[in-house]
Amino acid sequence: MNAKQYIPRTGDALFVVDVQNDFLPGGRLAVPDGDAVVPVLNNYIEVFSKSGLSVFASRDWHPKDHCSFREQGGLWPPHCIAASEGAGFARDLHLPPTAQVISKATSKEMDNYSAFEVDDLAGQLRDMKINRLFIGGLATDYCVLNTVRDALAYGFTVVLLGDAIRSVNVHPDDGLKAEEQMIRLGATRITLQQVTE
Ligand code: VGL
Ligand code: ZN
Repeated sequence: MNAKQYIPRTGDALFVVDVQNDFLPGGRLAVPDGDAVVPVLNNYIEVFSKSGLSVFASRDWHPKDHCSFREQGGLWPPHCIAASEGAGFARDLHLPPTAQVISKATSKEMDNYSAFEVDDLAGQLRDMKINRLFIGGLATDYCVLNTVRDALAYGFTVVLLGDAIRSVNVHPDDGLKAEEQMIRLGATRITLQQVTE
């Protein structure tokens, strides 16, 4: 085994999923312990930025009557309403000014748990010669799971940032099951130490 195989290099990008105020404690769809991902992601961001590698950040960006909201028959309380405070990236998240932001689930009729459902993300990544994605953020059992699944299905190598994800856990072990599923599908789970050593 090559000990340095997770040191970020050309062809890699960091992908931060939905680290938005509404998913943090106090937010409208708070993910338990969701704020714990922020300082860890800042470390990953620093490593990628210093190496001149791309950083992507997806965000849930819903209209106020989005189909995923309970009033519309969906599962969730209203959250991440476009341009609201709650839809903002976590204040303490140090996204670089060059971060490429992907807004998803922007129309009333459709939900997108995966950023690959918008903006031909796979095509953009291929054009940029990116073939390996380091993925972390919120929530493990929804948007991280679906983004990882699609990334793998499009043929990208996926490195799951195990110390920078947290789950909603509608059922108590949803997060664990999601992690197992991502690994079964081909993702490798690492922690920060492996990108710095
Ligand atoms: C998410 C539930 C509803 C997520 C988004 O980002 O994981 N979860 N909308
Ligand atoms: Zn949503």
